[in-house]
Amino acid sequence: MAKPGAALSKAKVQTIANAVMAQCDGLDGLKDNVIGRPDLCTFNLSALKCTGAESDSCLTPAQLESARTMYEPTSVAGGRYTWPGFPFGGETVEPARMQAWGGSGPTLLGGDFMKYFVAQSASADPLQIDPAQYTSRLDYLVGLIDAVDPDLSQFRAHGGKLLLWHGMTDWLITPHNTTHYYDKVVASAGGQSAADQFVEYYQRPGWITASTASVSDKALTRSIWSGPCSTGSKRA
Ligand SMILES: [Ca+2]
Repeated sequence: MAKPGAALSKAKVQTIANAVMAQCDGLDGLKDNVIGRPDLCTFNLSALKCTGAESDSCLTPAQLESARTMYEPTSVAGGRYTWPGFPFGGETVEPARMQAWGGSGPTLLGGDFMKYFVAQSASADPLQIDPAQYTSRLDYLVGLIDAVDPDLSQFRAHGGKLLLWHGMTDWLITPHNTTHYYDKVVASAGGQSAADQFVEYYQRPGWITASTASVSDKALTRSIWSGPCSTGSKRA
């Protein structure tokens, strides 16, 4: 976003979304405008590279780089902090999500987090903040905010059961983080069969987050522990 010409217009985001949908919708066995298996979607963004004059239906090299940063893993501060990117699909599910791509500056959680949490300055430009200069502050915030400890042995010993679910078109908090956490929990628990005794993870294609969660969570919770579930696909 800080590079001239690298920001993606809403029309270009729509171009990406259309191409991703065309290639990956059917990978789940049903063409229904829902990408049910984003893990199988290996869309090649380079296919959208402009070969002639720039238009809304293609991406310049700078815009391609911008788009890749949304999907591919990223690390900063010499690899100290990593971010896994977003799955393909859902690029246009909400106008607010498109702002994250098409605006001239970071929106949603990103910009204000960097200003107020990291730099602790209302006048800081979030695009100019170098995470490498704030490692002690970021380490503190990681301990304060992130829930990344996969050792749930005490929770399990107390009879706890954990239900995880994530909408696979959540463009605010990447579903990859939940997937990675679940994989770590499985390993920490001693393997899949051991983990299955107290933790379930459902990936919900075509879903975003928040507002519709409360009702569906209750239905999902009931169905997981008492019978068949039809509101999500179980991972593993
Ligand atoms: Ca589909």
